[in-house]
Amino acid sequence: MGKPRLFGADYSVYVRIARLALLEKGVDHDLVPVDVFSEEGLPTWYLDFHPFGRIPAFEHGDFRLFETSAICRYIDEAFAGTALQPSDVRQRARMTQVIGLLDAYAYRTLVWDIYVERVSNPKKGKPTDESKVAAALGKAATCLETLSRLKPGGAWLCGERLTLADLHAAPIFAYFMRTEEGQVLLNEHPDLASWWAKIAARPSFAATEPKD
Ligand SMILES: N[C@@H](CCC(=O)N[C@@H](CS)C(=O)NCC(=O)O)C(=O)O
Repeated sequence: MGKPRLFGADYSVYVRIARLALLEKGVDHDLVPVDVFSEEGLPTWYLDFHPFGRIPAFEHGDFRLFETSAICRYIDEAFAGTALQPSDVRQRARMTQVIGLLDAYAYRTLVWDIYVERVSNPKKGKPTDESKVAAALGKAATCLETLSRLKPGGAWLCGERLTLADLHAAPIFAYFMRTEEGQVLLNEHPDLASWWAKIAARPSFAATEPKD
């Protein structure tokens, strides 16, 4: 079977999550550029890979997947290397819960409602929607409080070992930490602050830094 292919762009939180999983497992792969925000729109062939036109999509031999959680679990289980999911049933359920929380509550709030409004829009000459940021702050605080409350001892979000939950959270936090609101909220949670320092220092994290 040839190298797996991941379709997407480096700016995408979800593409970065899958790239982190590939790099942490040491899987040789190709990143096929697909820009969901390009002016020309998506190439029509891409809808065969992802009928909803989101990134990433993934292909390994004749096997195709979309949805980042499914892609990451496949990468972890189909390739050799250190396991990125706990073998203990309850720890694995906790990891799945944290990933669900990140998808359902943290991604939109921390990235779109706060980072995009505070940093991306002004860079493009668009004004910040202050009411959107203000409305998001309470949910952002709940996200961090809950991640901190669910976190057992140990360096990582689910304990002593790096898991898919850390890789899911890192690209979301990478954008959130570029905002003052993100810095302030993180400082209220020393356990998350030391987690953030640790994940941000991984070679996989540096290797997947968006170009701009
Ligand atoms: N549920 C999807 C979410 C993927 C997603 O939302 N990707 C974003 C980029 S980070 C995207 O394609 N956005 C384009 C759009 O919203 O039209 C997954 O887990 O892969």
